[in-house]
Amino acid sequence: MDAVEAAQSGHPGMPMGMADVATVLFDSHLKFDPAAPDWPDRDRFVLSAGHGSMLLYGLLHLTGYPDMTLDEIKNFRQLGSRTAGHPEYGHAKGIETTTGPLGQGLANAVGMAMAEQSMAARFGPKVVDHRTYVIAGDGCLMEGISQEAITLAGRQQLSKLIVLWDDNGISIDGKLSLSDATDQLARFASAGWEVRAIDGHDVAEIDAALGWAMANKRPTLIACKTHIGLGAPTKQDTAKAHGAPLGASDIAGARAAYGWEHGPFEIPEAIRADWRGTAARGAAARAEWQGWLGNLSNARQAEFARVVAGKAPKKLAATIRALKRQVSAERPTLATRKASEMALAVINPVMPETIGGSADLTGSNNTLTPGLGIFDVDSRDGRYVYYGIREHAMAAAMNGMALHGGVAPYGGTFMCFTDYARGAMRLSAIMGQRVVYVMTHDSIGLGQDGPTHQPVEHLAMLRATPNINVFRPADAVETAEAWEIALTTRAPSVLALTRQGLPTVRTKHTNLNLTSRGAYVLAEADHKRRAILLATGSEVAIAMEAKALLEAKGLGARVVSMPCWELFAAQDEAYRRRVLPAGAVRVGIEAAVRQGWDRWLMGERGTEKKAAFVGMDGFGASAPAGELYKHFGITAEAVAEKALALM
Ligand SMILES: Cc1ncc(C[n+]2csc(CCOP(=O)(O)OP(=O)(O)O)c2C)c(N)n1
Ligand SMILES: [Mg+2]
Repeated sequence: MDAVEAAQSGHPGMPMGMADVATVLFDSHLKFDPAAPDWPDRDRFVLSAGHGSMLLYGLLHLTGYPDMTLDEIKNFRQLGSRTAGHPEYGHAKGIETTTGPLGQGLANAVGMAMAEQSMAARFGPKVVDHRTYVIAGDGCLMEGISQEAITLAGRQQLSKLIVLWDDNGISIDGKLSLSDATDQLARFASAGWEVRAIDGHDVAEIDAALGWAMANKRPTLIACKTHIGLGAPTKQDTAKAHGAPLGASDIAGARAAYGWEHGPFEIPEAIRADWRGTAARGAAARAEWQGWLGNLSNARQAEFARVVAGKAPKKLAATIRALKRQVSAERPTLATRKASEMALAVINPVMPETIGGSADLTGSNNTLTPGLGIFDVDSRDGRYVYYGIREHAMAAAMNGMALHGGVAPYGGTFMCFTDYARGAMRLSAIMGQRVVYVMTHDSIGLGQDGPTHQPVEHLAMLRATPNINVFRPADAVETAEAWEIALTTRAPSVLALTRQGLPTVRTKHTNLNLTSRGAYVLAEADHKRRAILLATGSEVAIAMEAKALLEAKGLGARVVSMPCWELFAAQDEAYRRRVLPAGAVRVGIEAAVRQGWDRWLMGERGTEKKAAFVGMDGFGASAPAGELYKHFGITAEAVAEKALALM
């Protein structure tokens, strides 16, 4: 109440309504140690109803997390504080994930619970044995992502996942009945959950329900009937308690209702000491865990530390180099989705922490490699997840896995359905998590499935999103390089991969990872340089053909392959100048919309008069890929003509 009042901004109602539930959870059940907030075997607590951030901040402060000081609480929602409007991962220890977009935390938690099971299968149920608790609101349960997350968790029987639903019957617009009449208990039960309804203000009931949940063999929903804004005389049980300061008189009234005689931000020593006592339970559990860890061989302990730290194995680089050498020698014509499978086939054996999957497009995304095994109820050592047709929950679960640590998730769908995963992908970016999105069927090149399946604007949308590396490799060599970068970078990566076959353009092996520079000169002009042809992915081969056409006329053309704009933009000026010198005409080629290309065509020493683009300016069509490229004028002839016209 007081922090929201001080900020004159925030959500007091949910923290007040769920304080009883959260107190019992933290006081008697949650396994955590503020002195070692990153302890790998801690329970995970996810505040999916992120608007109730002050509840989490309050708990972290009271239980003694060193970086959640009283000053932070007082600085709620101010620039530079750890106490942002919604909990932000990385701001303070104990914030396990960034929440605020409703439903995401719930789906993150599913991934965390899966990661726990995977790690337990790998390192043993003594070294890895923790639960994932979620507080979710009505909004979380209304969001579509929740249906995907709930049914996935139900199918996987994630028994260590416990959701506490703040069943207060209120959302922003008023009573929940204005917009919803779902029987949530029946809904969860039908998805394979254990469910129970309790009075969320009855300490004994809360405690008993948590004890019951911990013994369940299925994921558990506890519907906690609560009063939003508990105790506020005019605002309790109304939407007015949701997202605005209560005001002096309701705050005074609530103090009276609680019998609380202390001023704002004043915590009596006895109460503080009592809260600190909860930490002792965690410290003891951690000491015991340290013993279990110590029972592993030194090598196993080192491996545990490596995967928890998110470090790729030393062998990865040599593995990628060997694959590149082989591809450059054999020069196959290959779809990059297939090239990605080849890369995974050598990566997965040397990187046992990978967990792959697909949203029901395994055979199309080429995400399953031999020997991975299926992650399932009776085979948690399997490393491949059948996510079902649940792109959004897949992405959010992968965030949860990455946040949990110890595993390296990747998952596939058609690139067009990035839209369905977007809410979670944006959070991968905000949180800087190592999540790899295997997005195949990346253009009209997919052919006859037609415009509903042909992305045209998705590259632009992904490139517009800060902190995502968007890779569009041109062949199997670039694909292998992209994988290496994706698995060694603390940021999400999107691999935009073709359905159609592409020739090998990197025919000369080099140990250097050229993709790591974002763009590079693939083929130098033979004659005096008059044109620079810039292309990504499947259009690099077209650029090479166009180059041949121009060179045949005595006009030199350089081909620049640009597999990752973000990495190129991060290179120093001198390198970018070497790749894109002034003078020559420039043609950009990409089977997608132009948005974003002008930086490379007209910026970076280019000029409008000498710039052209060959690509898409609308949606695609249903026809064989080759015909579509001709129909939309994405051909070597068109590129050469545009270059000539500019000269
Ligand atoms: C995806 C998404 N849509 C909309 C919002 C805006 N929003 C924040 S809280 C809220 C109402 C949530 O209701 P409920 O979960 O019942 O929270 P309560 O009011 O009970 O605290 C809405 C619509 C959001 N944060 N995320
Ligand atoms: Mg509500």
